[in-house]
Amino acid sequence: MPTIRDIADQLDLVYQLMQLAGENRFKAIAFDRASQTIRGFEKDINKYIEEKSLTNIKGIGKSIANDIYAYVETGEMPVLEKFKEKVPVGLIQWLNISGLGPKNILKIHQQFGISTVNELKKCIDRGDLAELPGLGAKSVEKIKKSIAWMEQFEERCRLNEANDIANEFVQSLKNLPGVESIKVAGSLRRTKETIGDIDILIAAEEAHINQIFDAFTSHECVVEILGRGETKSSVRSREGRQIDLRIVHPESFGAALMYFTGSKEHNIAMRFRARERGLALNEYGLFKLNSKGETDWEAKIQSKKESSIYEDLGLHWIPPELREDRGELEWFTEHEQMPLVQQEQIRGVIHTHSTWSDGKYSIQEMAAACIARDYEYLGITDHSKTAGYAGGLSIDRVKAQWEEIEKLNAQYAAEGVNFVIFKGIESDILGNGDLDYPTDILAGFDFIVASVHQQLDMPLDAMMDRFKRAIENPFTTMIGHPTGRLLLKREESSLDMNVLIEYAAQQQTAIEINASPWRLDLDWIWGNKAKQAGLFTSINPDAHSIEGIDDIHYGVRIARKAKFDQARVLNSLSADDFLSWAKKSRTSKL
Ligand code: DGT
Ligand code: CA
Ligand code: CA
Ligand code: ZN
Repeated sequence: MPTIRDIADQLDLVYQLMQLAGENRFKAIAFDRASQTIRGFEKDINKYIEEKSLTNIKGIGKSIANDIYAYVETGEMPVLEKFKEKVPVGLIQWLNISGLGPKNILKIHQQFGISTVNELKKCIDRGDLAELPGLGAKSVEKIKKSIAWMEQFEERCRLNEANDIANEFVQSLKNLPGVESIKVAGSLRRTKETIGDIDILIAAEEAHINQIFDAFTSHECVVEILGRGETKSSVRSREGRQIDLRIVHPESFGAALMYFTGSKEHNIAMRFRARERGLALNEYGLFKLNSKGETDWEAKIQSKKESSIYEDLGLHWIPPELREDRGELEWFTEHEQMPLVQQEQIRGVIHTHSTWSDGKYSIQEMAAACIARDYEYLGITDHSKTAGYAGGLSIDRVKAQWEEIEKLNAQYAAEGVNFVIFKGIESDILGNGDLDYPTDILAGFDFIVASVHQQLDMPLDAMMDRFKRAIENPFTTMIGHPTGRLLLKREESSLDMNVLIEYAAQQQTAIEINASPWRLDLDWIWGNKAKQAGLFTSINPDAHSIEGIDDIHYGVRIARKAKFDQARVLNSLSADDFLSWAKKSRTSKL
């Protein structure tokens, strides 16, 4: 019996192959929608399959339901087999190469009969690719760089991917006999934006270790056992990720958890602090030193509870996301807590796309999804007119969209629904730093997210001038995804973030934390600077679908890592206060 994940993966494959095959966009999107729906489905999907009632689930139509039934019965999905004949599966990896879209991928495949990245590299080196009409030397250079970039980072994955894999393992291990505690450690516990290997830690008595490792290495997601020892085993998952599982004695769980959470820099600072107090800190606990200045293994002070180790070193417990040796030891020496924004404090969903531009759902559908999630407002920000490739809105379309939003708002008011949609736009920041509409149109929006989407590789000085001009524009409420990076896929633009943060704070322009796991931009590393400058942010999902809305959770985690408290997060305000802030930001610059 295939798992939910298997089914979702198959549908996803269809979506990707359809893109490559140039299949009708809406047909392809239907598969993407179905895949995401199934992946996030909260009830028992098998029941729907047995009863052949999948079509009762919103987002799954009749033909996709039949594809799924066929897959469950035969192990093959007919539509997938059909598309596999049209386009080789190997080409899917090419979709990760920035500068290479589905159309060109297919063209290259047909022209040269190649379907692997290696063959593509050879094709570039031979100079053949540059000969292809419509490509040319400059874009080939970009593709080449992008491949190198992709290969360099194959060893890491994005936060959401690691998160899903770790959860799956934790779920299946936590109820095994003898498991007293289980925790994810390492960079994932610290909420780094990309993850190398996934570290899991279990507290168990020795007698249970073998059985736990047996279950771990034979987990259905494991494709390769990389090593198995007395206290640590490593496996590779089918996604290609390495997972390290360590089992320690319950007595030293706290010390081990601290050690394997890291960061290395935080650990070093903590060990130094222990030394200063005549103590030794290691993965087994906090110990006294003997007369020779060595660890006295007989004189253990603490090892069981992580928080107690911090306390025994004159600190309050430090949340894992702050453990990067960026001032956290100093802070938690003096303070019991650092106020950090929480998911429950987020009241509105800002920066979202609808079918008016490149989103997959209508404004009404997006709003319904926000209401279902207890949010109080939705800021629709479709693309602006220059972004023709993403269905950017002409002035007439903007006006028509405003009408639709007003109608929906009137409807909510009439029905007594406490919800409001804001008229926003994700305005392109043009090459010279201008926004994308004349003033009278800009003035008609409730708020504006200003983002760079083209000419991302301008030299530093020109890029800084461009951003500064956008920041000081009265109509810019906030800057979107400042560096333009796509994690593990596309580099950041050259920017001096320290200067930009300072300037934005001074101009009362916010900088978003784009919560998409592909971006997580503003980067948390600028947290200290942002706090010192008093920068405001908004934790924005940049959602192109209903499922995308939930990326806000990743954004909140990054915002915490970046030391934002509720007071500096705009979408933790009420709807009225959010609007007032936007207005105030505007009038202060006019
Ligand atoms: P990753 O896997 O590259 O995303 O990053 P981490 O932080 O998960 O690193 P990893 O998996 O190599 O090690 C997990 C933790 O173990 C790390 O955060 C801190 C600790 N650790 C590893 N090696 C050392 C070391 O040489 N010294 C110290 N003090 N701690 C270490
Ligand atoms: Ca790790
Ligand atoms: Ca590791
Ligand atoms: Zn954007």
